[in-house]
Amino acid sequence: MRKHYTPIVILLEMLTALLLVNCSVSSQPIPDTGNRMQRTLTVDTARIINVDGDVSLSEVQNRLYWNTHSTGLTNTANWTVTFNNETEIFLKTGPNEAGHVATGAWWTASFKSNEKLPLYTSKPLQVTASFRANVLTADCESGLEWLRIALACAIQRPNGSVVYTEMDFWDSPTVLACQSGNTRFGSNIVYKGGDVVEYKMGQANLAEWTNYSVDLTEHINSAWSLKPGDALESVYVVAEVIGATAVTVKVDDLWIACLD
Ligand SMILES: [Ca+2]
Repeated sequence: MRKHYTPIVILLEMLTALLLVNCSVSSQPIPDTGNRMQRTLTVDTARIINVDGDVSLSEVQNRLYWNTHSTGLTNTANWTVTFNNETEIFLKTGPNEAGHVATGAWWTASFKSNEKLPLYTSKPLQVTASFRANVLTADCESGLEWLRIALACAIQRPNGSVVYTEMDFWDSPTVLACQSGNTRFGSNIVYKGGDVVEYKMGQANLAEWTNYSVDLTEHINSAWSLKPGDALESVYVVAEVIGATAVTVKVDDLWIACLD
């Protein structure tokens, strides 16, 4: 992992609560699409687009700002998301479950602009997401369950369709063996299919805080080839499961920075 900090970035980091920029945590470089973005950052051009990444507001406020929801789970799944200076996701599922719990920044609730963020004008807009996470538990009952914990983002394309780019920071062995991924061959795609491209950006040590900084633009562009009309809808943390699992993950300091 290469980390490169400029003095300006360090200043920005101080100002924006652990905003780490200009590095990718991917353990493998993502494919160069031939349209590599210029990655120099200046204070003049960086702006934070979301409201409360450090979870400093009240529980009631953050329940709105962090847009907590689940998809696909039945009533027998047990999940909660709490906000107390940190966001904590808890999810416990039985063998017949398939779904996810997500929380983070959506344009409707969390973007200061209350608008989707255009990602391509004359060139791709540079967007980074920094956050810290602590995977307290990631249990799979039989060892064959599908469990992914990731930072993810949704992009609306000009035709109205939505595509997802995910950057996993914890995966179960079944995920890492998935046939549509290439991590088995030393590359960094965990899963690719339909409207999802999913990258591997390391395997978090359990019960430890890890800082992440993700070049969203580069990942999205590699996955989907950004074009005029593409817009960022959301950036969020998600726990995705198939089968009997138990997950607890804490997240804090989720800041999305855009370089105009
Ligand atoms: Ca906090």
